[in-house]
Amino acid sequence: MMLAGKLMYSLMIIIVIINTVNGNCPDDEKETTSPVVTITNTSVNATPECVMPSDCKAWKELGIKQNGVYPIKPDNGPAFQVYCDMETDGSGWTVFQRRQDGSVDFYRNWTDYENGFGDLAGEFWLGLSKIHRLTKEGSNTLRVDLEDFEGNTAYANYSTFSFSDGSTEYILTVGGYSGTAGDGLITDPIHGDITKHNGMKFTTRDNDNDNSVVNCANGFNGAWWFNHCYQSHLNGPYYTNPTGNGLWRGIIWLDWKGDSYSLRFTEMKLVVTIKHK
Ligand SMILES: *[C@@H]1O[C@H](CO)[C@@H](O)[C@H](O)[C@H]1NC(C)=O
Ligand SMILES: *[C@@H]1O[C@H](CO)[C@@H](O)[C@H](O)[C@H]1NC(C)=O
Ligand SMILES: *[C@@H]1O[C@H](CO)[C@@H](O)[C@H](O)[C@H]1NC(C)=O
Ligand SMILES: [Ca+2]
Repeated sequence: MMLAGKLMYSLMIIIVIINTVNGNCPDDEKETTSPVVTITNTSVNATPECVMPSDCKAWKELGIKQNGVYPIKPDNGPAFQVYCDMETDGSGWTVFQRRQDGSVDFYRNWTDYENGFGDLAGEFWLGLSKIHRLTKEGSNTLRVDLEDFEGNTAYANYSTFSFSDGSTEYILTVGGYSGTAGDGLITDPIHGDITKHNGMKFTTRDNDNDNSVVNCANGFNGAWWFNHCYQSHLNGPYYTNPTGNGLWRGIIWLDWKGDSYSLRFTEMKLVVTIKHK
């Protein structure tokens, strides 16, 4: 009985995905009874409109409760795949960054950070251009989940989150912190404004937009909204030992574990709370 139920559930997910996965919508063979398709124009001459879920929250609203990789289409551009966290804090989160074992190199160039890299089921960066497409038309919440090597967890929740587009190097806007990890993006209680990330452009090893005389991405082997240089850096090198790597080395969230503790696990995820268009 349990197994049959599970099979039915998996089958349902597969059917839903088949009905939406063809990124180049509209698609002639689409069944209009699919829960994903909504008919907005009942005119005999209307061209059927393809409505693929725009993000993980939209998938969750269709009744999908299982974490995993799903196709989404946030705007008129091509569809792409994302990892959905359907459990945390009662929402459907679109995950855009994960570190967990060091299997993927995060010391990459601008093109890679713009387009994304890695494996959605493992370590990855979704890509600045995709994150921008997801967030550009809405009010968004950002959540950062962190874990240390002792199994302790903490989170940072931001009620405001957006990026500018690539023409201005993806300037980060965050606000409204709540959580247990401490705010690692808006203000730095120790260093003040010179290490805050809010309002900063993105910097990679080959595109220096930070406020330091050197390139912070080069200096710390990662990529981030560096300032002078940072109070958090979740794209730093992965270390299997949290300590003994030196100051400001590794995956750092100053406000939680300090400047010389490299984290075991991180996830960055977003929810579009209000879509304005
Ligand atoms: C519905 O489709 C018809 C035929 O393409 C079009 O003329 C009409 O403007 C559409 N109506 C709306 C409300 O979009
Ligand atoms: C960026 O890095 C990728 C490999 O990760 C490489 O294929 C590509 O040529 C690089 N692009 C530039 C502009 O350096
Ligand atoms: C995170 O922020 C959102 C938006 O303000 C809020 O609705 C939610 O309750 C917050 N969650 C936590 C766990 O702080
Ligand atoms: Ca610099």
